[in-house]
Amino acid sequence: MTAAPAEGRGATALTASPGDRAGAGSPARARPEDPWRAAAAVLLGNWTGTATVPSRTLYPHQWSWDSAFVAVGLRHLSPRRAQRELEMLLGAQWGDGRVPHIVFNPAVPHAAYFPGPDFWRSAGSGAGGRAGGSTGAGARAGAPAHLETSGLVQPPVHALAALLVHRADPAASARRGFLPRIYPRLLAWHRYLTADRDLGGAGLAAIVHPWESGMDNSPAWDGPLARVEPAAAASFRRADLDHGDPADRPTDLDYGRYVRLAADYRDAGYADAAARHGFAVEDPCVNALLIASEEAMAEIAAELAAAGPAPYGAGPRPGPAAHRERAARLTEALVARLWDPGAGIFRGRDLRADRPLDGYGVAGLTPLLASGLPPAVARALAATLAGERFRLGELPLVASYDLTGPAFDRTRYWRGPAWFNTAWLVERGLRRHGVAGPADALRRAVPALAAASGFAEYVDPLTGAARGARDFSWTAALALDLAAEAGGWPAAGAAAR
Ligand code: 9WN
Repeated sequence: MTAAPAEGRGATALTASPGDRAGAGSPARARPEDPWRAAAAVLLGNWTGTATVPSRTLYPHQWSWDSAFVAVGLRHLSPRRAQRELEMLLGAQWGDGRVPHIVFNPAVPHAAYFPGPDFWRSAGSGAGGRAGGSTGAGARAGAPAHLETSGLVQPPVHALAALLVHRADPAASARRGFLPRIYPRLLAWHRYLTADRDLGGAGLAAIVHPWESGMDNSPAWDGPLARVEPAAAASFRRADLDHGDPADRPTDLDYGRYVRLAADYRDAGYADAAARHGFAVEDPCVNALLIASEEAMAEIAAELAAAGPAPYGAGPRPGPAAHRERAARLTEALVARLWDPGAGIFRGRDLRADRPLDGYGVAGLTPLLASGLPPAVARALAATLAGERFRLGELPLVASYDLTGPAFDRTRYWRGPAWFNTAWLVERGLRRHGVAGPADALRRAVPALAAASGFAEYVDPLTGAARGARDFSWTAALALDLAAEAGGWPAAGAAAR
């Protein structure tokens, strides 16, 4: 990516509250216990100098959808740093357009996270400075040689985040040429998803590993994963158990299957068409975010067009209408392929078994983000959220999995706990479809519970008790975002209804 002008001001802007920034009224001066300041401190503490790690302990590198969520929050503190967060990630894009799910920090010991650079081998021997293409496992897919990344992807929140970041300070964005520089990257990223990853041939993007959903051990994957022969336990060492309670984390059996799938993909040179994927699923959240991001691309394209003709060599620039059309086509395919009218939820599709996945997961509620969703579908999703499976209105956030389902587990990772990023997505989706009451309740609950939990990675969906890592970046970032939207941080009681 073309180099951006250097960052100007220091980190002082990182602690200003929304009232300070707007110069509106005179909010009490930020106190150390001020949640706004505490959230800002989490993001400041997790900033490495080039990007934000999700957690200093559990996840010491840059993660793809984490960084998009982080940028959404950072825009309220330092729009410039929010831009850099996204630019850093997109700077690790592969030649085929994929945006890797992890960008490894070369300063962190390889053993700090598994699977690390030695496992993915994206770059080959050149990592650490050599310009040009990879000679490693990612060579054919165009992995960069100057840094190490994973070969998987994560849900495409990036264009949506880029638009929100731009809008936080359009003048600063224009000065740094933020949109013109990242638009071609975002375009290539969406092309990769809709072309190379259209494994089902219906126009939707498929994922080839549970990690690509961002919801690693959702019970939705139990069926397709059961066909995967796990890698031998002795062939790898889990670093996550050094920091996390094993009762909160995926099981060893699931881990063995994750390792097998990732190793097979790597050994096939990360080729999508050629590899016989052991796991191939059309996931509702990945596609809902693709639609929301395609809608954001229409807005970005309109901003670029308004700024004047593209400079020579800027690459193709489909206009806003082309992006809106793509979003509409994707929405149509999403409803046709994944909507289950009898259940009132979207279900992933297992492409290998050619059947819908079982159960009710929070991913199936996120298509509320698509503005072109038929109103009856949006109403049905709102009803599912309020019903016994998710109990929105009674519980503070949204469980990651059906509270009444046989696989529900209130502590284990994505099998029940409530996460702040999915609450943010559902809040946004409900608001988009005019379901204001529940959206307002979530907008109060997210910041209140985030601060009360010490910015936990996730919480018990029934009690709100903190689980997983603390000082987790997207929890702080999205709490900041919703507090800013609400015009101030809600009282602690807002989390307990
Ligand atoms: C694997 C970083 C990531 C999140 C995912 C979450 C978890 C990784 C892991 O952490 O996944 O990518 O090691 O469990 O499931 O959503 O992006 O926060």
